[in-house]
Amino acid sequence: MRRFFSARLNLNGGLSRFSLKFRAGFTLIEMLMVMAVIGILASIIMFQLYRAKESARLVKALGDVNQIRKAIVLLENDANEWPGHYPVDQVGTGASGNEVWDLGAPAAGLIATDGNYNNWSGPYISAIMNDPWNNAYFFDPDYDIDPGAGERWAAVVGSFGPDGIGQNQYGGDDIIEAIIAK
Ligand SMILES: [Ca+2]
Ligand SMILES: [Ca+2]
Repeated sequence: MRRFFSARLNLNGGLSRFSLKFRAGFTLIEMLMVMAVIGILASIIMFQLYRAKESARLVKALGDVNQIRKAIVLLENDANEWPGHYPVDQVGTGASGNEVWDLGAPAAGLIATDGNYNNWSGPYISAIMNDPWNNAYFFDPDYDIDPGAGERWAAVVGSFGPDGIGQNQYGGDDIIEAIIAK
């Protein structure tokens, strides 16, 4: 009788030790799973946040490019010239050297004049900030708007886009608005 009782005690002790070990192991797995889920959720949220910020930047750049194009049309109406004293409605090809990389400069004629624009009555835009990727907006009278399918040249206002490249590179991520296209 005593032996039987003591055997039961051992059995119970063994079971409870086993269940304690099991509970501890399971809790660790649970914690790891929770941490993994939190990690996945955090990376999804970060990615969505990045995408939201990037699309806000794109919208801002599109708006800026549109405003600058309107300012160029106003300059054209008064002075019959485009920025850099470029003849209106002429579209060139390639890296002509007629590109204006600093649209805030007096020679661009949008904010100030260099004194050589006829009938200048600007400023035609209050300020020209850098694009959301901190590069200057540009005017390019010979910009390839279809670099993937050969060439199609246009006079454009633009931003180099998220990649930040570059002068006469005509990249697919560029944000541009054509004034006229060939
Ligand atoms: Ca060009
Ligand atoms: Ca680019």
